[in-house]
Amino acid sequence: MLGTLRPGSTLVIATHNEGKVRELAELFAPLGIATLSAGALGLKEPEETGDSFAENAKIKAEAATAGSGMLAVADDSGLEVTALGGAPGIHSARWGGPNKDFSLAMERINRELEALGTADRRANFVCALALAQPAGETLVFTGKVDGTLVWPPRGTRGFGYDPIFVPEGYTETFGEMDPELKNDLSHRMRAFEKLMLATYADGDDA
Ligand code: ITT
Repeated sequence: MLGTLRPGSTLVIATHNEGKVRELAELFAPLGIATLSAGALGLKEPEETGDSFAENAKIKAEAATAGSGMLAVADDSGLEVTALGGAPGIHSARWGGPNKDFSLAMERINRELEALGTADRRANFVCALALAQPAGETLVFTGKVDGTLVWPPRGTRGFGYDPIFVPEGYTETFGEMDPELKNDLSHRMRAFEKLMLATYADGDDA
């Protein structure tokens, strides 16, 4: 698989989430890999019928490759709250409701934690990145970042649940921190590193 991705490759980013498009484009660009979003290509969003991050990432990447004939990367991700048994997990987007309102989703998490009367604020983000190829197998890699939840939400950077998540070893939420720092330690970056290790070859080792 080494060499599937190389400088000059173009990839479809199989997501309709602008926050993910931005973060993934920033990870791929320094390696000379150009990205196009599924939204910009007018590709339809498939139904996420899997019961894991990996399965849903695979479904989205394969749908984008089938619709475009190009290499495609999909990201399925979410927030797992320890005291809530891992919820919202693969349902993280759905907790935002039809309007994708994550202030409501964050309030729901806080409400459910308060109802439990627990002081346990541990949580982690998970990201599964799937690379689908027009004539080849789909590869999936996952990454995770541990942290704690704060209330009220802090910061307006990032997206989704970023304003309530403080990664381990830091005091700022992902919503407050410099986007470059988030991209250095995020679940997305950790999955991305594994994907690159398995598939990327620059001119020297191709
Ligand atoms: P696509 O399916 O089109 O990629 P989506 O937003 O529906 O977009 P998911 O099904 O993977 O994507 O849902 C992931 C949700 O988890 C996302 O909407 C965010 O609310 C949350 N999430 C994932 N990564 C995050 C991050 O880095 N920071 C904050 N929230 C994140």
